[in-house]
Amino acid sequence: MARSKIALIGAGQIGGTLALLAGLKELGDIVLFDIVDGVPQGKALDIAEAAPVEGFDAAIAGTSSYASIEGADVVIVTAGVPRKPGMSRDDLLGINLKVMEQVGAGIAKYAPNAFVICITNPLDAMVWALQKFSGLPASKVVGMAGVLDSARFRYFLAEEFKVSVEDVTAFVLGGHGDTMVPLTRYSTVAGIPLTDLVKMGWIEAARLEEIVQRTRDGGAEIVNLLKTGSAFYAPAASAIAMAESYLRDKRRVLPCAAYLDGQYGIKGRYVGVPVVIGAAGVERIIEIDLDKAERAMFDKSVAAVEGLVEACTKIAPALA
Ligand code: A3D
Repeated sequence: MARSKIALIGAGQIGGTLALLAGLKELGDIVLFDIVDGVPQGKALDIAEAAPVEGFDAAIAGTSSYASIEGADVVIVTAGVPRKPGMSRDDLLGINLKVMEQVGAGIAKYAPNAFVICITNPLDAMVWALQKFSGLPASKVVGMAGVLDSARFRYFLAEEFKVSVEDVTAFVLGGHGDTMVPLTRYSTVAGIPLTDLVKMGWIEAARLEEIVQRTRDGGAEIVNLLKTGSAFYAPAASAIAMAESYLRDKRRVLPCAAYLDGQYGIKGRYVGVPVVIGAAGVERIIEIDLDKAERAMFDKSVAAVEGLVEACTKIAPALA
């Protein structure tokens, strides 16, 4: 059977890490694309030279031509510019929206059957725009954020409880940003909900709230430490988990920015919710019960996403 093909649009910090992880996991052949000539070629060659040491077989190519992504099974998009000093959120939105237009056209032309994972920020708006620009079915275009946000939550909880990260599951809903909704009721240690662990005396409610807040601020914590750039190892690992679930038809239940068509009372927007990812893409959107407080947090998060989408439609009225 021929190997799968994975196209990575954007060969920056996350793009390079994605290529390495996809190689190590032998997910398929890899094409790294970037507009900066030399960078994708250089990173691809460097990773290819690691293959004999690590013992993986994959063709890894760097390119600045969309034609090279032809027939890709998975496309992961990190292309864009980061926010620079003096740049407003709307300035960034306008620039990255143009990038999504180019990327969407490239995917539509050369990889219309791919499963597309968007990582470019502001995530919930960019994935929405990318789906529109590419014209691919909404079930084949998702945003990566929830896997990362819940991985951070899981890590912090595992450290707190001194248990394996493997035995901690976590649930984060909503948009990617300060308004994300980590759900303690649906997050567990070996199946025991965090709310029960509070009752069992494992953790004080106030301490749990601190961990929830640290999760919300997880991206900023890394930016403050790195000073230039943002997180890339965990974001790349998270997108690879989504790609693997699709390519190997694992049907994992993962929180992703998915297109809602009435679920949670929302139509035509991308919001972070639990989904099943299998060979057909997003095979199911899981609608969980939210209590009053959770619903209020979720609505606030959705309002933030709505604000971003409105800003996009002002810049590009054709998207409305
Ligand atoms: P960076 O290292 O700057 O890589 C971005 C790459 O995109 C650069 O190599 C650029 O040359 C390239 N690029 C710019 N314009 C285009 C274009 N038109 N076509 C193709 N390539 C282009 O950034 P990064 O890898 O650290 O982050 C990439 C994106 O992910 C950013 O938007 C981040 O904000 C975002 N991000 C999202 C999360 C989420 O959880 C959603 C987490 C971390 C980073």
